[in-house]
Amino acid sequence: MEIFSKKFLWGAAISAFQAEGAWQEDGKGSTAADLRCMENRRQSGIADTTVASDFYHRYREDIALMKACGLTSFRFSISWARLYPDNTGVLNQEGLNFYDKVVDELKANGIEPIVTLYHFDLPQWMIEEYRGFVSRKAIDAFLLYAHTCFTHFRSRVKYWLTINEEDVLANIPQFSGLKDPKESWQAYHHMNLANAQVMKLFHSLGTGGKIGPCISYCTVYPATPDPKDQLTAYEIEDIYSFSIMDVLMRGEYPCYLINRLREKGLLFETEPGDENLMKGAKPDFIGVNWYTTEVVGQYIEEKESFGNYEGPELPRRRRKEKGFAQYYQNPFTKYSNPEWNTDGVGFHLALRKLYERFHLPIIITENGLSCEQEVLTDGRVHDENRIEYLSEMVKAMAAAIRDGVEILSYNPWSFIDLVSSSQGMEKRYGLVYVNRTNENEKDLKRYPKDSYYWYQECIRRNGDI
Ligand code: BGP
Repeated sequence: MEIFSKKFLWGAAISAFQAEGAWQEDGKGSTAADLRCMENRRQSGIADTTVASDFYHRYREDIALMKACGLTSFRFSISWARLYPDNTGVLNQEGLNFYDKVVDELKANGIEPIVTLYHFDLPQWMIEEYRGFVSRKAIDAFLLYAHTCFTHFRSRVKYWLTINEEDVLANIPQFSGLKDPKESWQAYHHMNLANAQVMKLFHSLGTGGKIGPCISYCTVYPATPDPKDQLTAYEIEDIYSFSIMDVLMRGEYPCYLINRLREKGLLFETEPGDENLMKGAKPDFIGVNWYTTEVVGQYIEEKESFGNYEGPELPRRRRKEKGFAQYYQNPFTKYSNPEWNTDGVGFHLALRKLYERFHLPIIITENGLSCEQEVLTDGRVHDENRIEYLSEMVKAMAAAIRDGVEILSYNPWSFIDLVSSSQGMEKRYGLVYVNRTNENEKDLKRYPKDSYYWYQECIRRNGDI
């Protein structure tokens, strides 16, 4: 019997600022992500968003490669600043035209678009006018942009994702435009309201499509059977993964999160009606970015660990001498770099936990392995470790589906090599190699890696690998 249904979508993912380039073309405004990447380029020489992987000019060629691979879905994001480059509320038609062409090309090739509204690239004018999401007025600006997207693409785009990884966004000052953690938490609350309002708006339009948030999830194992390690691991998973999911999926701030924020003097302000608004937004699915697992235990000063968690305040992970918890490498899993393991069992477990908690279908919006020194030789890239990773993940999905978990689509990160937010082109995730380095844009030619051909066969067999 086939485990993956005939309707299962096999896809891949990218985001606008990491892949498109053309950062000032056709009226696009600049974004926090553009400026952050440029600062990174100045400081450490890594690639920025000016050209990135040039998806803006090569989308046809890339979509042809998707088609040849057998993809039936593609997750990408719209750049808010292409549609609304400034605060006048006037739509930049040329910006919209680009996404029209992308969506039409995908549909013509039988590929279902899965579109993220906001993936780390806050328009710079939002920061200048509203301090990002610190002001409630930012919510209206987001609604205007979302309304444009929903109505314009209503018959062509069925699946929408609201905001990619709100918690991560709020943690990175250059993405959020905020340095003060108190402001970041306030912005976080307003993003949650924006998320809820956008989902309500979408449902009120009756397009027949589906919408959900997009969260990151790292499965956590307790370091030992010591009850204190069990509790610490549970708390870390709650704080850094489930608290954000509970807010977005159920509209509730968990008590433990509120208590911790209050203790630290970081609790945000709310207004009457906020809770009802958040509870009233009903996502149709959950979008999950899942990569690795972690081993966590209580903080013991004399015990050697790989690093420490300081606690729930932003930024998310501060590797300090002392902390709230310690984390370790897992000797039972294989590591491709010191912080990245291949753990299919962890993925299976994650899918079970998500489904049991929310009883909603899941879209895997990101999942993949990065390599720091991937080499192109004779037009080929032999990325055996990526094949091993993806094959474990596909088997894990099959096991979860057998357990009753509903998965709609699998979208590994990333289809083409793109600008990693930490290491630019040095950290490659793609199924397709893009011929450029951090320093040199070269010819940007595409070369399908061995993993691309493996995935093609996997899709042809509908996951029966
Ligand atoms: C996720 C983001 C992606 C991508 C990925 C890999 O959190 O949603 O946009 O960046 O992480 O991370 P990095 O680019 O830092 O290697």
